[in-house]
Amino acid sequence: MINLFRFGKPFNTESTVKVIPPCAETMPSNFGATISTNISFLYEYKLQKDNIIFGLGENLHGINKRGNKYVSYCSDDPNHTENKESLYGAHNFLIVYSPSEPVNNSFALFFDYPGEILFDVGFTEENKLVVSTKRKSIDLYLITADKSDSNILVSITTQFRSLIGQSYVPPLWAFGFQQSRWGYQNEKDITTVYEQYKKAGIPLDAIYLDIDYMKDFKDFTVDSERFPDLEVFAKNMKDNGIHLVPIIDAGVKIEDGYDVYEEGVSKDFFCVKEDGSVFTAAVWPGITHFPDFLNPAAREWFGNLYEKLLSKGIDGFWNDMNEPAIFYTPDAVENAFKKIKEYEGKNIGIHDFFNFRDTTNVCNLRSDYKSFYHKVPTELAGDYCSESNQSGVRATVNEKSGDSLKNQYTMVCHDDIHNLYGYNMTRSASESIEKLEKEKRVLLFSRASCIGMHRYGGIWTGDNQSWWSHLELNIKMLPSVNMCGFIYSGADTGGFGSNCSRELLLRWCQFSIFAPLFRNHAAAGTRNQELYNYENVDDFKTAIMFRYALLPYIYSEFLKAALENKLYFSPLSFEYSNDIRALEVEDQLLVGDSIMCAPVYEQNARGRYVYLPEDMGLVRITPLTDFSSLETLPVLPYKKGSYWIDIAQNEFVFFIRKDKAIPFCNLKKSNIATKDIDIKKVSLLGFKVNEERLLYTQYLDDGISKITEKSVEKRTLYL
Ligand code: MIG
Repeated sequence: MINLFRFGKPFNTESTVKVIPPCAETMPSNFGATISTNISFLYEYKLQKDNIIFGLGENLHGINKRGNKYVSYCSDDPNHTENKESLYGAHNFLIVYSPSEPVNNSFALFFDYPGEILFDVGFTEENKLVVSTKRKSIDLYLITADKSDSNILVSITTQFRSLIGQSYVPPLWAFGFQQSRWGYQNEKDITTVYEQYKKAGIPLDAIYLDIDYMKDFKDFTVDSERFPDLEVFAKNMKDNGIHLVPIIDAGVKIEDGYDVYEEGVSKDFFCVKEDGSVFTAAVWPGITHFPDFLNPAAREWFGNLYEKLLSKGIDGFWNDMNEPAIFYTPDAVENAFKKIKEYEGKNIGIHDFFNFRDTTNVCNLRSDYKSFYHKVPTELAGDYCSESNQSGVRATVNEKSGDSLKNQYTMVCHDDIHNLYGYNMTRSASESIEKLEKEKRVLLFSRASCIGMHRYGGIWTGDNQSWWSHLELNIKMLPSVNMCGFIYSGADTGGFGSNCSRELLLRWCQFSIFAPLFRNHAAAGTRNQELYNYENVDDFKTAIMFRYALLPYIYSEFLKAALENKLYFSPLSFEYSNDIRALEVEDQLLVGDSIMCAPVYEQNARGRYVYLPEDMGLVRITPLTDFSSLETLPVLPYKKGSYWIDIAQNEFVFFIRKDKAIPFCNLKKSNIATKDIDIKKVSLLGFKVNEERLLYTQYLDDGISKITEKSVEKRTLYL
């Protein structure tokens, strides 16, 4: 059951796809109290001792979010240390689960709101959940299970996901292994990556083009010295099974003669300041303007620019810097100079010293986010036309665009709808690509996101580090982002910042085998992180080969999750909710319906403890595994309980659930890509306990055509 409680006149974020009429009554008090004043909104709930809080998507800490504060405000902050409260996404969905009273006292909340939200999940007061926003207008959805539901957590999440609409499905090749690095300069660098992987016999499907492929970091340009003919190069690479995936940044370089800039200015498609002048901020290209992705016309314009690369045979993109990230604004720099001059010649005391030092901090300033505006269709803007932006900005719009537009658009301050920016950049790309590519699906994912964007693209979880704690974080974050609709997701495998040790990279690959987005990516200046740069490359090859062997299962379970609003990665609690121990396990995940993974994420560990909430069959993959006859792999029966499992550095294990099966492909040779895998020709591996025959329903399609009601085949396989 979904109920909507509406406060004030909210901004329509377009995050949901179902229209639910707002309730006339107030929220029943057993689900918490709402306090809406003239200026702000507050929600409070008294937590019971055993309540578990799930959800909140891309955030730090555990699967159970209890005990911390989180702030939804898409942030470009590459240092994901434990004290941070915001990452790149704004995923305002949480579940309050009551193990003692699951039916009556479990519920979920979706705070449909475009700006900053504070979630205090038992941090300030251990037993209090407090959610607050600075503006009073908000849509609050309450989702409860029906008494007849056998699985409360699954029912609640599935209902929520049907409210927000079907998750994005990329092409099959995007489930292959992908290699990226910030710093690949030219054709030669990319070719080397391809050749080295080939030499190592490691399958690969994509190589990424980071910002250096562009001419002076200008979106939709290609540096012709580095890539003399991208079209030909992309074609040659694709013949080798490799897709090139270029990055697109949010900021558009200010440069006379640059068509994207000139057109954007002439059509009024960039964000403006209060006085009506175009807002200017510096990012990689130097000073730039930000496309106004909240304006539907600007969105269509920017999205159509992807054609410039699609027409060269490009079929995948990653959207970056779309929080939007701001290195500095000329205004902020001017202020900094003013302030710093105040200190000149003075004896800086201890307090002043800290202020003095902070004057040069001009990155991602809140005051900058407050200083620019979007042109939003009035019917979506709710009561978001603040007094301060009425005069100057409004006047400018009307003057330039004619009076007929007067009531159609409202200028809205960026800070108030900050979390919708990256979402609408990716929506812009997706909506145009949908029209431009009539036949096929294109890979698309984003750094910043908000619920709603999950319909248009996937996410990667941004600039993590080559730290063991970030591998652990990756394991815990993925089920949470799944709950919020982001099924095509993954972290930079091996870590983006810092140097990655061989052991960390190997263990990370052994986990990412199961992640829909499996991309090794690293920052400029760090140790070369391509797998072939490490000793005993065959250990890596084992992991990647297994990924390809398991593709039929990964893809099928992904399709089920996307089409049926399920989780691809679930915490054990979603399946074994009556098992008190299972409720606390956060380092083992269910992968689809048949597999439980139990990755090693600790340095120097040669095994780990595993908790089995029911009888399961252990499968072990080692460098000796024969990928051409995987049906001969032993599936070792284990009874429900706790075990220490030895797992050497070059091995990994996973479990097949009781009476379940998994489809896989045998691999005849190495040096492959997804194009060499026939997901129709599969064998099954299973763990039989009570059943005579196991069955698996495989979802499959041609891997590239658009998803329609009929395009996905569902066939039953028996073992
Ligand atoms: O300021 O394009 O998160 O993946 O390699 C850094 C360079 C900009 C941030 C992205 C990262 C990418 C990098 N970008």
